[in-house]
Amino acid sequence: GKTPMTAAKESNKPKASTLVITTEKTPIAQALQNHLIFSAFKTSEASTPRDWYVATGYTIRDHVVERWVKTAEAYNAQDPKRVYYLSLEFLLGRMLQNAALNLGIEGEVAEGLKTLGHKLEDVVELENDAALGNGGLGRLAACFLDSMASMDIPGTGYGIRYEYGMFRQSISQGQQVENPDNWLRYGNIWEFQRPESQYPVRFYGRVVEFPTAKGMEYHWVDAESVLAIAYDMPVPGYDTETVNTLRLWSAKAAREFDLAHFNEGNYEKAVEERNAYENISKVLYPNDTSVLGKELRLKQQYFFVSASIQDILRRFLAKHDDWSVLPDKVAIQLNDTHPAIAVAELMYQLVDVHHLDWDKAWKISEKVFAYTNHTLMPEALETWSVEMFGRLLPRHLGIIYRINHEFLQMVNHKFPGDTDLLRRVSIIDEEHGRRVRMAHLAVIGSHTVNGVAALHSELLKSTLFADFNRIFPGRFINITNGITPRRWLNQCNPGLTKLLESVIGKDFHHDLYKLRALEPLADDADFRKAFHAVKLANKERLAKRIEQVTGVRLNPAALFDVQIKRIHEYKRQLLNVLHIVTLYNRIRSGHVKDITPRAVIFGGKAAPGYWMAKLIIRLINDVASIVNEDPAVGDKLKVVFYPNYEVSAAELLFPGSDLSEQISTAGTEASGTGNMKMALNGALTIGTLDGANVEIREEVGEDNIFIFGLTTQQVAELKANHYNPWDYYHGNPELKQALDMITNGFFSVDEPDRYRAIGEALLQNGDQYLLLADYASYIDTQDAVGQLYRDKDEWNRRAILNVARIGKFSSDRTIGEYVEKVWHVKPVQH
Ligand code: B1N
Repeated sequence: GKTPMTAAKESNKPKASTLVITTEKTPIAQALQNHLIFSAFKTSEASTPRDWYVATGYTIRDHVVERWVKTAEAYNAQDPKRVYYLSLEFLLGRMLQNAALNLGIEGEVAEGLKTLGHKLEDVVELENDAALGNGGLGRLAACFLDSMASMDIPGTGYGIRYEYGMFRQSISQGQQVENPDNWLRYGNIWEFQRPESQYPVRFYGRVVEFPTAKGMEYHWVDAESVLAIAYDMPVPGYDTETVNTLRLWSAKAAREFDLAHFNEGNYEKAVEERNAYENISKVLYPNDTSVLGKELRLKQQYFFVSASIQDILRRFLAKHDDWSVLPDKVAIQLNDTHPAIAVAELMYQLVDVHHLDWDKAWKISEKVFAYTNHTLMPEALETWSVEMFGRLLPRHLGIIYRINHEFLQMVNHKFPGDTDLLRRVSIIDEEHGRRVRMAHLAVIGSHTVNGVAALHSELLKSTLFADFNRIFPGRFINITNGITPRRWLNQCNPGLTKLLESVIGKDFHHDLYKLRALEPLADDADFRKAFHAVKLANKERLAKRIEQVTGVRLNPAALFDVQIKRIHEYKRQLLNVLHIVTLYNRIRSGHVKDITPRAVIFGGKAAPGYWMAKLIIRLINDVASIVNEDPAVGDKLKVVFYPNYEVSAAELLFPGSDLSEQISTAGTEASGTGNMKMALNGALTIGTLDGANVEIREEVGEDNIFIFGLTTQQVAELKANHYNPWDYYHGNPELKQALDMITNGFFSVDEPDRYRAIGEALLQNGDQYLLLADYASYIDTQDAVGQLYRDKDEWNRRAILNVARIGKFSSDRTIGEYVEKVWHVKPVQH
């Protein structure tokens, strides 16, 4: 019955019933309307598109949270061994559609929105990308989270909640301009602050030695302290109840105001100091495969590592009191050396804080850590000056010295008298002004070290870690990278997904190898037609967007030739430009009558301090404006630089690509993962035998991929035999003409010297990445690509075989290997 209170309220206006949602709608539609009112605080009439984004997000989030709570309960009750993925980068992209898709409610949500007069595809576009990463390394971490959740693996990601993610790129007068990525400006519905999970993280100070009956104790004193506050994001698995957690740390000044300054009346100074602490989680460093060596970066690394280790140990101690059990409950994966300080931090926590003896702590620590190396590029190998390291983390430097001392003793015992070996493998590099080598710490502190593709892992053993491979035989393994088919097929290419389901069913959603069932259909003319129609529709969708953002109009029938990745000399965007200029010259000279119409599309960011990479962007834009405006060229050749390449742009670009450019100098690209996304979406690859291209060729078959250029071994031999780029320049008139035009100002008439430095890099300075050596082979192979594209049946047949045979590159397979070979964790269901 009615209470007096409700009876009294019923007489008031407006009645609560004006907010009660009509029951004619589906439950999702009702939830959407409810959230519009109660979460966005808007009536339908007053609502903006963003309000509908918020309402849709909350509606989906409710379903996520329901499962998230149950997953947390199951993990807590069952106390399984867990894996912790420590990474300075998680390049997540947008969440809304991915969450709906993984939960299996995408259709219902779209339907619900439709009944209310809205389109899911429009709502999705209103979400900012979570761009907490640079490129492949950060995106790999995001794919791994998706796979762990989808496979019911109890896995947690740990990283930093950057207030500003990867900068947003705009192009002004052909040049890259960096704009701050204020992604949290309008709030983030996918994060939950966890004020109960906060930890102090200390910096600076000094170490005091204390002799005790049990030996020397070390006390880290006079340190400054900052608070790490947890923000949790849900990671919903595909077609499972599991929702895992990504825990990101945000820095907060330990005290509201520094009391000393405050009492002196120096209010401004107090606020300034507070800012200095909170700057730790302010911004992502925008350098891919290179390091800057800035103190703030080391602070970021230690900040998130220390908070994460404290959190992991707190969770462990809630259930256990025997430290020797730790490796049965905890596996920690180091995503490159960025979190390698964790090796010293765990020792610090175990020895100094929890008073274990050193040897016991080290035995435990060794069983906990594993390290993934992602690059051989010398400029990416992290080292810190001993001076700075010791100032910032004095106790940890002492711990590293002891780790190093015991390691070198062991090496000396195993290889007596080899002082040169000791010098080479020491954690401390004594030759470049005393530096801490983080890769050595990571290798010594881990039970397993892996590379990210077969070739890369072999090169690790034979070059960078050759000494360590002798010292620790069996420690080095390969686990080839993968990508999540949820985002990179289902989500970004619904047309292809539906077509695949219509012919081979839905098995491939749980086992990407099942795409193999598609193979016979490569010879089916009707299927090829349908496949081609899907590709064309995706190209039309892409062309429309390209016209919106660049003004360049593309013919969807042209060959869409796409190179999207960070701009770096080793990735050789310049080689692609040389091909474009060569085609341009052929068209202008009228030599080639029936040339295949092409649209060459670039996308990618240059590190703000990487002058040559920025010059390459400018060159692409200069070439584009000359070529696209030349009436003699018409539709035969178009060049596009797609600004602000990011995950959400990638979701449009991969499905709309015909040709995948994977043209790094052999031996330089550790794996690449865009190569996998391209093939999965039905593009053919033109590439070198580098990174995972090698394994893609093995899978799809050599007839279904365009391989060109020198092999890793040939590269090494050529370099050893005094490679001379001038020989290639003088020996190839088309190459000479193309390069001369660039360096002499043909594409920069207002400033003829603009690209002089490119000529210098490629000729006078030795062409480090062997563009000239690979040019002829690249051009010949591109000619073959152009020819094949005219044979639609044969092109589509090969593209279909690429899709059918790409199953190996699911990140589910990759995670399966980590589970089996490294982590030894078991799935948990609820
Ligand atoms: O990691 C990817 C690989 O597929 C790519 O081949 C590789 O280049 C990339 C320092 C890096 N390696 N190293 C980095 C990123 C940020 C940074 O500050 C290095 N990124 C890669 C996934 O394995």
